[in-house]
Amino acid sequence: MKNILKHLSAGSISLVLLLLIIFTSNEKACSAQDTIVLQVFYDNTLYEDAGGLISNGRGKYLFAGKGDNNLTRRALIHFLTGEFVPYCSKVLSVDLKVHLSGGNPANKTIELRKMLDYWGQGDSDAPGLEENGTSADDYDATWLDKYHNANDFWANPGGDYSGIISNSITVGGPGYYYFNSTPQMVADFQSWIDDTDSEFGWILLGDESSDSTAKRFHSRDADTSEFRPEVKLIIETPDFYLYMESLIEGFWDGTDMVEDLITVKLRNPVSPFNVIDSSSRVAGQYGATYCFNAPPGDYYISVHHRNTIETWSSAPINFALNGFEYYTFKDAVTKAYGDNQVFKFSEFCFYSGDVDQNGLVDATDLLNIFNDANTFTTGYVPTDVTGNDLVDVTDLLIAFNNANSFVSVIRP
Ligand SMILES: [Ca+2]
Ligand SMILES: [Ca+2]
Ligand SMILES: [Ca+2]
Ligand SMILES: [Ca+2]
Repeated sequence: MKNILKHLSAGSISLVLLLLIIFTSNEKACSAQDTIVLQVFYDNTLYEDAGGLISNGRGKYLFAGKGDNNLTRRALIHFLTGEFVPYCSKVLSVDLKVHLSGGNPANKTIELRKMLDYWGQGDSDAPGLEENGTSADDYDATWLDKYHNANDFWANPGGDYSGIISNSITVGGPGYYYFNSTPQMVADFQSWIDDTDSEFGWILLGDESSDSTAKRFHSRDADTSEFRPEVKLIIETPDFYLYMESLIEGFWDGTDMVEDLITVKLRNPVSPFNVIDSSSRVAGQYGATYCFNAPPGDYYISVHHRNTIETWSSAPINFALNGFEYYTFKDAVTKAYGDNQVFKFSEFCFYSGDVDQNGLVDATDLLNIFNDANTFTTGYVPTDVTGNDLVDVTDLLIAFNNANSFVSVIRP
């Protein structure tokens, strides 16, 4: 968020207040379905221009197609999804509404595609109907710049966007037009929720095959609020969240922990401790947020990783509906069931070395590591106990020590 706001003009920040967010929740025992309406957060038009000097950051309009001068215009829109949609949400559908102000009234196809890189909106504001833009301001996107005056250029003049068409519609005369949900539009939005750093919005491409085809849409600076581009999202939100911190012995060097995929399983608090749900995230030493769909209540958690001993919470954790629980294994050996952790560099860590994930560190694990070390195996493999993408004697030594101590899973 900070990174994005840094590149917006000061006036844009107040736009947060203009955001229309409708949030309705159905009370259901399991995951809730919500509808969220988001107005465009920022937008701009790329005007074809060999110098990359033209933009229209704060204009009322966006253009897609070719102008009277036979030069192309492309519209960019961005919704800042990560800031306004709950983490871990699953997108079920997304509809985009735009309002056509004018341009050539002939039917033209407008394509929607996902942007592959960031871009900006400065304070430039073209006069009149804005069809030719104006001088770009700092941080404006132009035909050449992602950020104008920042020495930050597109790889491809005219913007870097996906080769996949997320949707395409036919646009004629003035009025509202709808890009109704497609699997690709859902995938685009899901990718923005899952990784907010990758949210660069969409581009609208018009008919670029001949002169005077451009369509003029209203932008977020339209005088009439309802005319601004808007998405309606239907999402499923998790029932509750867990922020968990844990360390992996072999991956922890006292300063950093190599990031890796960690899976947390939610378990019934009574025997046979069935798995009710699970959530996987890439986590380093500061942990990660895991999301679950299950009735609120008490659950043990068991934590799983490609070569550590499965480790359980010392007691069931209470989860409330829509609640956000915090649990750290790092600060006390007793946080793990059966005190099943090892002390390393001032913190408690999960035991490493169970490369075949059978619940104990023994000769079989050692043999697997030994064989991979012997053949100089590299890459993302379970026998890499230190997470440096290389199997060698260091990995073997960690597992050897734990095998020597008969390290194994301890469950309730
Ligand atoms: Ca704009
Ligand atoms: Ca204007
Ligand atoms: Ca094992
Ligand atoms: Ca290694």
